[in-house]
Amino acid sequence: MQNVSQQITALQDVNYLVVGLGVTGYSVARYLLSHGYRCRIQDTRDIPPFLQQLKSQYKIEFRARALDSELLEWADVLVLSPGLPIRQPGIESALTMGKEVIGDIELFARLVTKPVIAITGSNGKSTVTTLVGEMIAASRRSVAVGGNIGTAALDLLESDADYYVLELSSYQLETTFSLRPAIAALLNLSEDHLDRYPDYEAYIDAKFRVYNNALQSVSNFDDPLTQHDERDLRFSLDANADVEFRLQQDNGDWLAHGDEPWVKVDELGISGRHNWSNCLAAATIADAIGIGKVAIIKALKSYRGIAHRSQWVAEIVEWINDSKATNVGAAIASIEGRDRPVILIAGGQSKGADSQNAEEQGKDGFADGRRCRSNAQSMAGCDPD
Ligand code: UMA
Ligand code: ADP
Repeated sequence: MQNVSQQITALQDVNYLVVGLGVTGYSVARYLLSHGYRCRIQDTRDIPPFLQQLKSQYKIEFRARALDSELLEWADVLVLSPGLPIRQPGIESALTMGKEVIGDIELFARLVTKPVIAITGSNGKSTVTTLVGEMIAASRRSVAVGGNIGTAALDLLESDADYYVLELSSYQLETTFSLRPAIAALLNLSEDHLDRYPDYEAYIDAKFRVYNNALQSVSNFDDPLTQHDERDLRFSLDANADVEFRLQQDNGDWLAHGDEPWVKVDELGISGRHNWSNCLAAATIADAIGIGKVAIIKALKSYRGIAHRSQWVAEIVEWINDSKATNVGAAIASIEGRDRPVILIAGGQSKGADSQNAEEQGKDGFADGRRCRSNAQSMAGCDPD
């Protein structure tokens, strides 16, 4: 087994070609250049997104052209950006020439010395990744969160964290070989990125790479396709499932650890059954690395989700309880006192009052389109539909 300085020496003794200069390529190039590695950068675009930033920091060798034989002959290792398919002529030629083709996660894997939690799936990755990060932080351990979620993995090494939590895409997993995750989780599978894979099976195969060399796997009991082997830790929305974390009904829905209810779903800061599943997944992962119950529950209650994911935007309906409006006049006043459309839920006794006449008055009064519902058809302004 090589120590870190031997690994770095081995890494330095090669020509790196950084293929693509997006978020990933920029991070890889900065890492290689700042650590004295030989590298060139290639992108098909004349001015890729991070060219100016990189030029302002380093003297670089940049080639704005397709991967050609000159570049391929120079390179020993190609570090391919995830947005670029591995199945393309330039990369296939490189592999035929015996060049190594890896991604930034592979470089990260060769350098990281702390436990890595690798999370993939078709949906919910970012939610679970950030929530696991919050659970670890709540236990007063330091944590760095990144990967497909936005902060490139190598940038995370700038902070010396106790744990690294990575959201990994199928693209990133394709070019990752030596990651040994402390926990690898595959949350769910449904068709995605079929413009890049020959078929759904090929996409699933790429996702399953997350489990390679994992010390512990976490899969979704409710999605049999995610299951790795009988040693998986599992989570489920099925109250009868024999799994680590599941939903439990006891005067409402609870997230439970085995038979022990931990958090009522009403106390969560995110909503929807899919998010309950995400919470159960995060709790399974955090529990597996020894994060305590108190920290897990604290994070579950305080986590508010991330923008654009079932994000709470606004409460459109204002609920007014005016059940003390027990006569027609009070009901009309109540309705007319509102300055926006009204949906009235009403009922009760008219106590001899002429509600029909009041309804006529009401209709005139509600020409702005306000509507009401009544179970007795007896209150003012009702226009049941
Ligand atoms: N491109 C070219 N020519 C090149 C190189 C790239 O045209 O020579 C184009 C690619 O075709 C692609 C775009 O540039 O359309 C960006 O590709 P990239 O590989 O440079 O992407 P990065 O900016 O490095 O961002 C990538 C992830 N993007 C993709 O995988 C497409 C980001 O995930 C991720 O946050 C980032 O690395 C850091 O890890 C985004 C994403 O959409 C959010 N991911 C997909 C998803 O979640 O569904 C997988
Ligand atoms: P990803 O990082 O995998 O794209 P996000 O957490 O960013 O996942 O959520 C992306 C979208 O997927 C959002 O619309 C969200 O509501 C939906 N989603 C989140 N979790 C799940 C889940 N477990 N199953 C299905 N859809 C989900």
